[in-house]
Amino acid sequence: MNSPDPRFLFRCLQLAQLGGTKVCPNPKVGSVIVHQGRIIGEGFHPYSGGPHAEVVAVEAVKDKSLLTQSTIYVSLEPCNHFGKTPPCVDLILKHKIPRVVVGCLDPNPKVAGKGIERLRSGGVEVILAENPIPFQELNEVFFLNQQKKRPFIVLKWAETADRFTASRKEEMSFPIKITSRPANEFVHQLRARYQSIMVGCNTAAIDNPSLNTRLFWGDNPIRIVMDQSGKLDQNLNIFSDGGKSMILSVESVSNVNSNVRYFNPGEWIDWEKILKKLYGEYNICSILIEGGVNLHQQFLAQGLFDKIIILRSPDYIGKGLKAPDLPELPFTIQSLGRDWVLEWGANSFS
Ligand code: AOF
Ligand code: ZN
Repeated sequence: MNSPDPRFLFRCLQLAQLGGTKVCPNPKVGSVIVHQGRIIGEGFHPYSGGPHAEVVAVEAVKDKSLLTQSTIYVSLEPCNHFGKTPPCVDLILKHKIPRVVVGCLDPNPKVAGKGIERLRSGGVEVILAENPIPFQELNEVFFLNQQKKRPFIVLKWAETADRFTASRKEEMSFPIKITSRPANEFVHQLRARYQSIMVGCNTAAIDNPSLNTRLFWGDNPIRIVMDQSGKLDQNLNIFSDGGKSMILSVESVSNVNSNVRYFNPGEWIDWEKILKKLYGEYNICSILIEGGVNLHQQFLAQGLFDKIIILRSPDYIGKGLKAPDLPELPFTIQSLGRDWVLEWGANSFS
């Protein structure tokens, strides 16, 4: 066959994104079926337990007889195992689709190369995208989950030009605004990208944050809040606004409401163990850690992070709480309105 058409591979990436965080603990996957240069069906994996992208794309094709002369593009290697749904490889073989273009291999050991192997031994031509990196980056969370069996961790904070991150309690009784509107919208975009968001007890009590995505399109993350002794005021937004919250506490406060769940992490506070438990028992696949400084320092000290994102304003305030010490790592920097975005770990697959 001619080499794969990059436009269809790109379309798979676009479609896959539509699954958002609903797919967790699964990967985001998009698929396009092409007949004589035209898309005749497309789809994406909509949520965990739902149909795989290939199934949705095949179902979308009106005239199934065209499948025997078509190419199916998929952002991730088609699965070859029975999970919550049957193998996509069987579907491709059943419909006699002669060619498959794959964005990247599936890191799930149950699949990992076996999907492609089975398609090839069934007589299907399988072509791998020349550059798998965009497809791996699309699923940075899923790849990390498979490899480390813990959630993907993003440390995020805002700081001033002189590296202060918040006011001290004794100096001001309300949180200072550091960055401006475009950066704030970017933060809400980040909140939609990750499945959960974590803050410490003081941040929850002092800022009374909602930690939702009101400035951007996308699902609200699950709030994970530290409250060792179960003392947080139940009128705070995290308890009362109808969104989902998970409270890490040694105390179990009963029946706040059905959206709030208490989780006793056992040892206070062994992050490696807690993260494994959050992933293994509660399917928490990614956590955006928004602070405060103390929580960030704990994760930095233990090297438990996969990405660091800093929103830096051009203003000097000269006092307040110092931002966490930065590890000596290469950061990328981009402007956003009048602020800057510093990011470490953006290109972990290259
Ligand atoms: C695909 N297409 O759209 C997705 C795939 O429990 P299940 O049946 O949903 O299977 C989940 C596993 O299947 C997941 O861990 C990953 O290896 C693969 N996901 N594969 O061919 C898809 N979402
Ligand atoms: Zn599948």
